[in-house]
Amino acid sequence: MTDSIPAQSRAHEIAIESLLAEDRTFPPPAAFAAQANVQDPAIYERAAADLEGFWAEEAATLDWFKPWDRVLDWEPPFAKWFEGGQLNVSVNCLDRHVAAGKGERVAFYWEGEPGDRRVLTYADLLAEVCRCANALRELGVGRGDRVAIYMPMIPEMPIAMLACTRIGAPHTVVFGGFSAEALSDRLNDSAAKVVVTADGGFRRGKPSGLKVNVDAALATAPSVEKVLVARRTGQDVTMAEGRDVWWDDLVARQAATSEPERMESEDMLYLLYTSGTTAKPKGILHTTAGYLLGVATTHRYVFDVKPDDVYWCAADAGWVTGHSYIVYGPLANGTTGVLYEGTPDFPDPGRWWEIVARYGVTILYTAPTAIRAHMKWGPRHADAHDLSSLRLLGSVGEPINPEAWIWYHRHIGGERCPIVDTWWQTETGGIMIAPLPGLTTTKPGSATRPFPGVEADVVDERGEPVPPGEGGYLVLKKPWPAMLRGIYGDPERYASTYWSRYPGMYFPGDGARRDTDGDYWLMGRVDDVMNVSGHRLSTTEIESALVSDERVAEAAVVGRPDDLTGEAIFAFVIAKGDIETSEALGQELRQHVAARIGPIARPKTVMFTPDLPKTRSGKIMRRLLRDIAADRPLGDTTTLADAAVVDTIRDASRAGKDEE
Ligand code: 7RM
Repeated sequence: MTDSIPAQSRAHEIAIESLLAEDRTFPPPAAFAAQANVQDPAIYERAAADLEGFWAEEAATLDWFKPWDRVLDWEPPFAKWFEGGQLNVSVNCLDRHVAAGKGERVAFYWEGEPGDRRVLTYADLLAEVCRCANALRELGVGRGDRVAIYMPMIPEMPIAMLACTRIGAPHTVVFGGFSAEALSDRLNDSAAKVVVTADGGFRRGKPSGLKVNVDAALATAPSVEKVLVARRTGQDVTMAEGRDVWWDDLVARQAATSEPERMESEDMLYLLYTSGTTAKPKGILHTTAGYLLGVATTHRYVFDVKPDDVYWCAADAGWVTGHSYIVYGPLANGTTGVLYEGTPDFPDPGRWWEIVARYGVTILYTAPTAIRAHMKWGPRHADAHDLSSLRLLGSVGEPINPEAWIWYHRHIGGERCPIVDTWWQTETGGIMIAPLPGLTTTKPGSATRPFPGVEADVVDERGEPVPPGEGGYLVLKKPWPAMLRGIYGDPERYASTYWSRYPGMYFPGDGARRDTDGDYWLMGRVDDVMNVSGHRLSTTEIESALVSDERVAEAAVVGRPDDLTGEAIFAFVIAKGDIETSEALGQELRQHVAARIGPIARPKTVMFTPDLPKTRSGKIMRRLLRDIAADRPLGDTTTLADAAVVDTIRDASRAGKDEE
């Protein structure tokens, strides 16, 4: 127990203490390993020995108008990949598959929340993308102009994204759940010329307006000249004469072919905004060749996709996960995918499992937050459907608690499917740390190993590698093709945010430890690390200890200012569906954490709550929980998925606390 060793007696300051041990291991099933896309472990050495050669070989699987002159030009922190090369992303995602005779293969099985369905083959998708590309050109969009996309998860969303890539217009997708104000900020920062939107979208059976938010946002976004509006809900909208056009009027009458732009490798492909905690949102900039290569390769190797797979990434396309692993990676690989508009529990918590059974989904990629929600609803919903088509499961977005991993493995994967826990960020473009499912022995809660060619490390405050088992800061030491090329309009912020803490190394802002096998365990954002009596504790392990009690569905811990200990651990806990919460249960849970990982980690306070504040991608907003725990005014709430949640928690917190 680390608790008994005073921090000062160690050779150096411990960056983050690691307390939770997890020793279950899951080697790849033999039958899976025997058919896997990657079967030779030498791929790791090969990529490490010749990074540029490794990526050049992969790049040869893409379609180029003109080959590159040089694989990598690296002037830290600025990388250029495949300079001199010319290609088009939509051609790689669509035309080349159709040309190869795969036009009748399904690109997307789309399912709307109300239950309406559409099937788009690669040939269909190409025709739609060309029509939309022609329509955008008619609206005056040219190479280099930014287009904002603010849509529900309907086929028109990936169509609009791909149409932008066809004409060389960088897109910026803004979550349909964001407010008019958040949209306006992004329109202004990117100086978008056109917005593609819909009248509205369905959320839990009710139409919610999108166009109305665009109208409000445009009052303060003068760069926008035209708005293209798809009809989804049929709700009333106001169309501004000369500015707003219906998709059905403009796109439908276009030709089904469209000349693709020959883009340079380093031309901007898209911007995607991530919310800085305090400052203005950062427009993360991705370019054409390296990004496409990174997502296609990781998708093929980490998800082991084959031509007959039915792959479902159940994320929103407005999150980077949707960009990389619903749209660009899968389509570049000619994969058949599922696209679902709605929430997992509409009209009931069996909805996802019904979809898996209907389409015979073989690969499912989702987030721990969704898995924990299903745990809360109970396994009977999954049990009621035939999930035997599944052969691989994936996780992304947060550290997955071992308990959630095991539940996913047992109740969804039928104990036969490898789980790939994939660590990456908007900034990395694609997966960076994850198993290769035919090779890697997995461990519940570990993202395992850096992808071939990725050089990672765990370092202390001074940038020195820490010993195995000790917590520290994750860093990346080599450039990779899908890496961000900058923050739009702010090269200094790019250098200072990611490259200045440890010179020459990329700092993603996450804590991690590496075990004696060399496997990585992510420990959450370093901004969330708590300091209790001089011990630096990660949120992840304490939350996992709480979730390991079978009565707990989800937990979030934060530090609250404390006179005695500097910070004290405050735990917000969601109990499982049928559990009666009480002060006694709170005490038991505090004790449970102390027993699992040590007295220093025992929460001072446990508060039961029906919900937690999350972003649209399901990340817990601990910053807001810190404000609630300390009874301070709330900071920026614009990226909150459901604004009512914080009020509910705050009221409960003020009404009384299960304090010790
Ligand atoms: C893909 C995505 C990035 C942050 C990242 C981490 C956290 C994501 C995992 C994870 C532990 C994982 N992009 N994160 N995946 N932590 N294990 N498998 O989420 O830009 O929205 O967020 O998410 O903190 O830095 S993101």
